[in-house]
Amino acid sequence: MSIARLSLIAVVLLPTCAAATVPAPARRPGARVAAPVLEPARRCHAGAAPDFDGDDVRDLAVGAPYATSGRRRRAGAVAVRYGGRTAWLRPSPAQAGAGFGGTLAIGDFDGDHCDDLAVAASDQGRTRPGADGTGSVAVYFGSPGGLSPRMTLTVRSLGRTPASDRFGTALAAADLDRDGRDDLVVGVPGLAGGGGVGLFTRGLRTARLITQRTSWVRQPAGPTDGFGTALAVGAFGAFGRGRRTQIAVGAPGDGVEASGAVTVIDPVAHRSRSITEGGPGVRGVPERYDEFGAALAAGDFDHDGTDDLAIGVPGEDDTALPDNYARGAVYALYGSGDEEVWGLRRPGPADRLGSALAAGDLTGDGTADLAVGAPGGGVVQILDGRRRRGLGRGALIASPAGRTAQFGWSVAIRGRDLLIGAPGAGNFGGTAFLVRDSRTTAVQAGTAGDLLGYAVS
Ligand SMILES: [Ca+2]
Ligand SMILES: [Ca+2]
Ligand SMILES: [Ca+2]
Ligand SMILES: [Ca+2]
Repeated sequence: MSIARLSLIAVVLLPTCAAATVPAPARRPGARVAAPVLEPARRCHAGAAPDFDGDDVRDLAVGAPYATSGRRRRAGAVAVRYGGRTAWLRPSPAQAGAGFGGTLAIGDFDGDHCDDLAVAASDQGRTRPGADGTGSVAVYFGSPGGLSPRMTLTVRSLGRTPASDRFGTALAAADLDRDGRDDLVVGVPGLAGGGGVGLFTRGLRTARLITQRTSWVRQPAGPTDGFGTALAVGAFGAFGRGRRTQIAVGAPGDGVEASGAVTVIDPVAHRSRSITEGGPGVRGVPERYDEFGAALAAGDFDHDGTDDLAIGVPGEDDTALPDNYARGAVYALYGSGDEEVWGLRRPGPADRLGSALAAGDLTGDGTADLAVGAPGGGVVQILDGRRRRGLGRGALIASPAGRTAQFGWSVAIRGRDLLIGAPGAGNFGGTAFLVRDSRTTAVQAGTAGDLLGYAVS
C-alpha cells in the first residue's frame, strides 16, 4: 500500500517547555576572570504548548513524505516551525520511497520538559516498488537548541524480523505507566498475522508487542486486518473497563470485507474489548469497505470525567464501491454508553468524512471538541463538545486551496489552534493551514509532489 492510501491518525500530545531565564553570574569588582564564564545551560520547564526548544513559543511539525531528501525521491522530510522559523528534518541515510514524515507524534519521552518528536517512515525498506516497507520511527529529542536525532525504532525492537510491516503507520504518545515520561505507541498494521501494536516505555528503552493473538486480546487474525492502522490513547472508563489509560486500536481491514473494527486494550490490566458496527452498543451495519476505525481520537466531549472515543468510518456509504467513493461518517462513543453517528449536513459522494480526527479544546470552554477531516470534500467539520450534552455541530471550515487540495487529510489541535494538512494543494506540493479565531492562514507549503501536510502535529 502506498503512502497516499495509508490512513492517518491524528496524534495525541501532551506537555511542553518554556524558557527559564537564567541571570548572568554577577562579577565582583576587581575579580580576575581566569576562564571564560560559561552561562548555565537553559532548561525547559512545563508550559502550555508543544515546544521543542523551550522558548515558550508554540512549535509545530508538518510531514512531507514525498519530498526529495539527499537526492532520493520520496525519501521524505519534516518541516519544523519554531515560532516563525522553519527548519527541516531529513532522514539519514535517505532512502528513496521511504516516506519519512508520513506520521508524527509529539511527547516528552525523556521527561526533561522539552517536547520530543517521533517521525515515522512507514515505507522504509521496500523490497520492490509498490511493495510495503518494513518501516522505522526516528525519535528526535527537544532541547533549548531545538530537535536532534536520538534513536531509531524498528520492528526488530519488538523482536520480529523485518518484512512488509509498515511499522509507524500510526503513532500515539502518552504517559501510560505514569512514570513522568511519555510513552510511544507504534502501529504495525502489516505485521505478519494481522498487524500489531508496539509499546515503548521507560524513555522508549523498553518494548512490548501486542497483537490480536495476545492471550488477553484473543481475536481471529486475518492477514489484511490492519490492526494498528490507527491509534488513540484515553481514559475510557466504562468503555475499557477501568479508569486507567487505555489504547484504542483501529483495524479498518478487519471483519467481513474490510468493514473494520476497533479494539480498546488496557495493557496494564490485560483486558480488551472489541467494537464493530452493529456490535454491542453500536448501531449500523458492517459493510464492505466501510473502514470503521481508519482514524481515531479520544477526548472528554461531554465533560463527565471519562474520555469518549471518536471513530472515523471514511468508507461509510450506501454503496459497496471500494476506495475513494464514499461520504464517510464518524461515530462518537461516550463513556456513559451513549452513541452518535455524525455526517456532513450537505454530504458529497466522495467526501470521505472521518479520514482524520483530532480532539482538543478549540473553543476554550474546558470541554474537548472534535475536528473531523473530509479531504474528498475539502472541508473540516468541527463538532463542539458541550458540558453534559456531548457533541454539537460547530463550524464547517472550507479549503482555501480548492476542492482538490485534500484539505483535511490530517488535523491536529494545539491549544486553541487547529492545524489542517492539505497534501494535494499546489500540484501536490501540499500546504499546512492554521485556523485561529475563524481565520485560516497557510503556515507552510511544499514544492510540487512533496505531499506536505500528509501529517501535522
Ligand atoms: Ca518553541
Ligand atoms: Ca524531552
Ligand atoms: Ca511513561
Ligand atoms: Ca465523556
